[in-house]
Order: sequence, then C-alpha cells, then structure tokens
Amino acid sequence: MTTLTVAARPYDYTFDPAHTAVLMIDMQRDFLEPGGFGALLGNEVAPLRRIVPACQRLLALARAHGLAVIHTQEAHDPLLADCPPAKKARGRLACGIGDPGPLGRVLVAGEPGAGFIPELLPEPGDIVIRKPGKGAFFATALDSILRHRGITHLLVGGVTTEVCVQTTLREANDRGYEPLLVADCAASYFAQFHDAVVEMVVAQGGNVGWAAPLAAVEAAFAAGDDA
Ligand code: C5J
Repeated sequence: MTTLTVAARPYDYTFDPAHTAVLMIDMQRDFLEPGGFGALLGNEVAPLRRIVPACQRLLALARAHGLAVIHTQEAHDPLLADCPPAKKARGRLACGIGDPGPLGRVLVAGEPGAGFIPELLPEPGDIVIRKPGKGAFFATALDSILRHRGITHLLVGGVTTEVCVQTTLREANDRGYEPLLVADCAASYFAQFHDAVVEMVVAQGGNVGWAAPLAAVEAAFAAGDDA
C-alpha cells in the first residue's frame, strides 16, 4: 500500500489513492450560472465560479493518479416525485423547483440548468450520482458504490460549502469515511459561511474530518511521484 500524506488541519491526513475518491458536489449550471436556482434565490454566482480552475486541477490530479471520480448532481425527476413538497415550497419563489426558468425547469434532471458546467463535465469512467437532497448519501447508492470499490477516503469539493458540501461531509463522517474538505475547491455564495464550515470541520480534533488547500493535496501527490 502506497500512502500519501497531506499537510492538513487539524493534523496530517494520510490516504491510499487506491482507496480514495474525489467527490465533486453539484457543480451544476443551476448553482453557478446566472438564471439558475442559486441566482433565482437571490444570490450572486461569481464567488462560486472562482473555484472552477481549482476544481479542474483537482479532477486532473485524480484522473492522472487513478483515483475514483464521483460527481453529484442535485436534481429531481420531471414529475417531482422525489421532491418533498416542503422543499419545493421553501423560499416562496415565484420561479422555484420544477418551474420553467431561464435554464429550463429548475433543478429538474435533463434540463440545461441541472447539467454540469462545461468546464467540469464528467469524463468516461467517472461516476455520476443524482441526488434529491442536500447530502449525497441521502436516497442514493453512494454508500454502496464506495463500499463495493473499497473506498474509505474522500477528497471533497463543490458547492455550496455550507449546504450540500457540509451535509455530505457529515453524512460521510457518520458512516465511517475519512473526508478531507479541499477548501479552495469549495465555495459558498456567502464567504463567511464557507470560512465557518472549514473551521467547524476541523474543530475539536477533526469533528467532521480534515481541511487543506489544493496546494497541499498537490504537494502530497508530487511527493509520492518523487518517492
Ligand atoms: C443548495 C447545494 N444550496 N448544492 N444546494 O441548495 O448546496
């Protein structure tokens, strides 16, 4: 077993690439583009777009080193059969989940907005998980997919840090996985929420897991390449 070590908080994070996946949460047009669900909620999407180059580097690193790559997509079936009425009603939006919007029906699978941004499209061999909730484990096959592949460690990025990313980190942690939040590969519409989540994850000896910048993950792989 070849292990790599990331200089992380609250302490070093050691992982075996053969048992590690990159989990990219919800890098969809509905969250990152004007006219999508995030914008309809009143958010400015620019802070989310800033992490795209870092996410591209993380995915390239994972693919170059044979890590599993998993993308999640928050989207509902066209009948909204998997969308709790409470979720649809929340926010009292004039144009909300399932309604026709600038990017097609909001958060509905197969519509333009539910698709991944062009810069981060899944590649052959990547796994795509459609999820109806905020957490990637809720009502999905993610846990069994990870267990079948022997994956124990997760390098996590995506949007938004305090909603789907944090929920997924906590779900993973409770299921016994070892999650590392790649901090500059995640973003929120609210910078203070992003920063607070990073602190919450690493608090109390790694209450939820670890956090590190992408540069530290890249350095770990570079050290492994040189060994
Ligand atoms: C939200 C997400 N914010 N991907 N979804 O509704 O964080």
